[in-house]
Amino acid sequence: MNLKFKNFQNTLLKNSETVDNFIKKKLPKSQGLNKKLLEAIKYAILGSGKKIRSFLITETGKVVSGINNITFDNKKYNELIVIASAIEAIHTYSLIHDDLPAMDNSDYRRGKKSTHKKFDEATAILAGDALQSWGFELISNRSNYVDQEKVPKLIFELSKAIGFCGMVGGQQGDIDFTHNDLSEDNILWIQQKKTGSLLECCVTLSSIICNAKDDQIKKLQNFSRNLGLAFQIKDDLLDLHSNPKTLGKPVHQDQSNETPNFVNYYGEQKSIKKMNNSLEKSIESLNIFGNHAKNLVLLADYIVNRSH
Ligand code: GRG
Repeated sequence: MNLKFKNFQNTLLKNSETVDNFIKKKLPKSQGLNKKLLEAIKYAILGSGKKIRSFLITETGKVVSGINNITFDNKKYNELIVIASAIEAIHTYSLIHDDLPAMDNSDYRRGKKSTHKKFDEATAILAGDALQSWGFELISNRSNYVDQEKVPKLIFELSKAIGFCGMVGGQQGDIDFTHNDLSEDNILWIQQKKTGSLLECCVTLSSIICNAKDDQIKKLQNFSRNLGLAFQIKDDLLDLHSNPKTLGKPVHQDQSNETPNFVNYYGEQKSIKKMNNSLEKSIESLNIFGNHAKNLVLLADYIVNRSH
């Protein structure tokens, strides 16, 4: 493992701790009868997960502020941490539900028992539901922002990204079809919705908070789209080659389920080519930001070289 990669892993770890601390502080207190729900939520969201999406949010804010010569102060950072925590809550909800027997039926996630295995199915469903609502509670709370006029736009973009035409719609396609039923465009559509739309939403929300210019938003969205594709192909490759200990979840799920993923569709070698091509395109989109974007380049590099 080279030093640059190791240093970046440490940066990501520090980011995780910051987000976890904020979430710990902000999560509602148990009211007694819902104690188990809060335990399940904490179990699922805290102390694990790479928190890539929150890093993408805070770094995008730094890049946009840097290029536009706007001070990136604590107030701005705190606004982004609110958004980052909301996105991590929603991402965690999607993973809890994805692991349920009705979906991927996975007993492990993030190196430990999945939420329905640690607790029970009903609690896991409710923990996912409550995390989704809490994400919206955080993001829509006007007292979290300096410019409160931005709140409806943030909610609109997030709702669009995770619903019928976004993450949930993509998940339905993923469940209903195998790679034998689909064209390349169909597989790309599923990936773009299931995984890509939440990643793209991260840069969109951060751009709103930091007043990015239209051409900057376009480049950042292009970056996140290509990053999302590289991320998903890497995920599929890890499913093929990794082991449960390193990955923290079961492997070879996609082969046995004939999931409409890239490795099943293209084969391994072509998938690697496509992944590297998306990585290149994603980094190219950052050219206009120069050195301000160095951490986003490191993130892209990490995404295709990660082991879990
Ligand atoms: C159930 C509504 C609903 C949606 C599920 C995200 C998703 C849609 C399913 C997860 C299945 C999956 C493995 C998708 C591939 C991409 C992905 C989201 C991987 C997990 O993200 P990481 O690697 O996870 O960022 P951590 O644990 O690090 O947060």
